[in-house]
Amino acid sequence: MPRSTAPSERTLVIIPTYDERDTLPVVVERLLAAAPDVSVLVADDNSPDGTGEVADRLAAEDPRGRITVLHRKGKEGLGAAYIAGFRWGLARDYTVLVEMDADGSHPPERLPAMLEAVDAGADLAIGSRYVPGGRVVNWPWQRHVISRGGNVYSRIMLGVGIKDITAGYRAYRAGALAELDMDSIESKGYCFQIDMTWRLLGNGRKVVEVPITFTERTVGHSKMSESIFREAAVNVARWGWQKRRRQLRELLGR
Ligand SMILES: Nc1nc2c(ncn2[C@@H]2O[C@H](COP(=O)(O)OP(=O)(O)OP(=O)(O)O)[C@@H](O)[C@H]2O)c(=O)[nH]1
Ligand SMILES: [Mg+2]
Repeated sequence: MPRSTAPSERTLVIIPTYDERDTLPVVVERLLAAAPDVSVLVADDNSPDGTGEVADRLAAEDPRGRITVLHRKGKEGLGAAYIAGFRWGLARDYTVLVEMDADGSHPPERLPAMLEAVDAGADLAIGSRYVPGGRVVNWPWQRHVISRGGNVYSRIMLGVGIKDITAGYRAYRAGALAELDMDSIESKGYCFQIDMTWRLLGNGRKVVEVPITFTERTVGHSKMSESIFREAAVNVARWGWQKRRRQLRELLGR
């Protein structure tokens, strides 16, 4: 049989870290068990708890040399760490680039299903909590309300049908990332995920959702903040407004 040349044969999983020294080794171990042929890039923002050194040790100990650590100089937010990771991966000709949290919320065991979706034609496969088969474990009711509310808000404002647009577990086809102007992406927190989806859809790219079980972290602490929340609310309203203004102009022939 001829060797398959599926895009996912050269997959890079980018794991941004800030103070995740206890959870990172577990996630990497699960990941390499579930998907042994991927490469891993840990993008650490000089974590005060020494996650960067833990990652270096994991890299040195991997007999297949699959792990690389990108040591960044300080905390610049999730979005900036991912953009640095995307640039790194695109420069090295990876054909699928994956976003995965270091806290164990994103089940590595579902990565093969997400990669299959990309191989079947998706430009972005979202690991989704809100399509049939998806769910969230360990959240207090307030988190459910915020997350569901954020998704409903985005769906109405942007007029898109994606059920989990804020999800942070994603597999991107490299070509869909390569055509983006990365310098213009300033979103930092959750908004980064919405921003990326919005840009891909604007470019006519195909986005699909693959159900996952999201399990809230039990170790370490959250980096969610009010400013991250505000950033998403304001930007989503702005993008929705810009879209409607464009549509109105087209309708009026101007
Ligand atoms: N490099 C880098 N990674 C970050 C930064 N902020 C968050 N992260 C990482 O991004 C991922 C998601 O962050 P979390 O703190 O889990 O955020 P969250 O999922 O919204 O919050 P929880 O629900 O409490 O887990 C984790 O792997 C973090 O370590 C940052 O400024 N720089
Ligand atoms: Mg988390």
